[in-house]
Amino acid sequence: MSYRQHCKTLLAGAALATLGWGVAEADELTLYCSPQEEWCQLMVTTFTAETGIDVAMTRKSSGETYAQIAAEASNPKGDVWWGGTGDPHLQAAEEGLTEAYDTPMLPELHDWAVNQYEAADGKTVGIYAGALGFGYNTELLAEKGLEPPACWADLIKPEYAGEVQMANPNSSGTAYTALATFVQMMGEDEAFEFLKKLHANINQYTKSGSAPIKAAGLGETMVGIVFQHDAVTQKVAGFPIEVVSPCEGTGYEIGSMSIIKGGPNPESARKFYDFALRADVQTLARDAQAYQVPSNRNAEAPPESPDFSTIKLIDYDFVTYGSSDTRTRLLARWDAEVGSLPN
Ligand code: S7P
Repeated sequence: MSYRQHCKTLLAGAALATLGWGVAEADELTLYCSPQEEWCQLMVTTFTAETGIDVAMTRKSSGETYAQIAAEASNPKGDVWWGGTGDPHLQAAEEGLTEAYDTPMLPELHDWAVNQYEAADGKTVGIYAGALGFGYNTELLAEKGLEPPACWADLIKPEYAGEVQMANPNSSGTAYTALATFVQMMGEDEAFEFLKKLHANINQYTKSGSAPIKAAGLGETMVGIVFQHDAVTQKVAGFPIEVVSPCEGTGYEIGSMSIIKGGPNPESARKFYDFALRADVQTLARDAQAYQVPSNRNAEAPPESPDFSTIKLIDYDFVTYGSSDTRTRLLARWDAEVGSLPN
C-alpha cells in the first residue's frame, strides 16, 4: 500500500469511529495469570476453543503481577488478572487499577466470593479458596529421625535449622498470606519475633509461592510453607509429601479475578470474566491438578482438595490485610526486620 492509500485508510477508520460505528475490537485478550502454569494454560486453550479469542498469557506470582499492573497504570497492557491471592487484588481495586463489572454470574457464587466482590465495590471477585499450611518430605524427615511437624511452632525449633523454605512475601501472595496470618494470630510484634526465629531455619526465600513444596518433593528442602492445595498437588503426583494443617489454626486466601482498568480489550475481558466463573469451567481445575475450592456453588471440587470443614481457620480480615496501607507497611517491615537479616 502506498503512503497516500495508507493515510486514506487511517482517515476512513477515524471517520467510522466518529460516526459511532467504531473500529471492531480485535478478538484478543491479554491475560495476567497467577495460579499454577498448568491451570493457566488450560484456561487459555478452553477459552480460545470456545470463543475464538486469541489469548496472550503471562504467568507471574500475585505480588509481581500487582506490581506490573501498577507500573503499567498510565498505559495498561493487560485485560484480565485471573487468580492469585485476594489481598493484592483488593489493593489494586483500592488504588483504582481495576474496574467494576456487574457480572450476571454473581448469584451462582459462594458468599465468600461475593464478599470479596462487595468489599471492592465490584472491582474483584473470588474464584477459589485455599488454606495456608505446610508440607514436608517424609523421607528426609525419617532420615533425620525427626518427629513430624504439626504446628507453626514446630518450624522454629532448632532441629529444623536450614530445613524450611518459603517464598518472599513481596513477590508471592502465598508468603504475604503467611505474614498476614501470623500477624492476625499472634499480634504484630510477636509475629515479627516469630518470623525472625523462622528466618534462622529458612534455607531460601523463593519468588513463587508454590516453589518450596516442589523443592520439598525433590528432596531439596524438608519443609515448604505453602497453600495446602499446592502440597496436595505434589502428593498426588507421587512425591513423598505429607500435608499439614497447623494445630494452632491458619489463614486462607480467596483467590481472585479483576478486570484491568483501561485494558485494550474490554469486551473480551468481560467474556473471560463470565467464563471463568462458570461451574463447568471451574470444575476443569482438577484436570490441571489444581485442588483449590471453587467459588461457583455448582462446581465440583476434586475429592483430593483439602476439606475446609476439618481445618481450623482464622477469621482472616481481607479488608484490612488487602488494604494498600497495611500491605505496604507490613512488607516494608518484613524487608527491614526479617528479609535483610543475615542467614
Ligand atoms: O499454585 C496455586 C496458587 O497457590 O498460586 C496462587 C498465587 O499466585 C500464589 O502464588 P504466589 O505465592 O507465587 O503469588 C494462589 O492463589 C494459588 O492458590
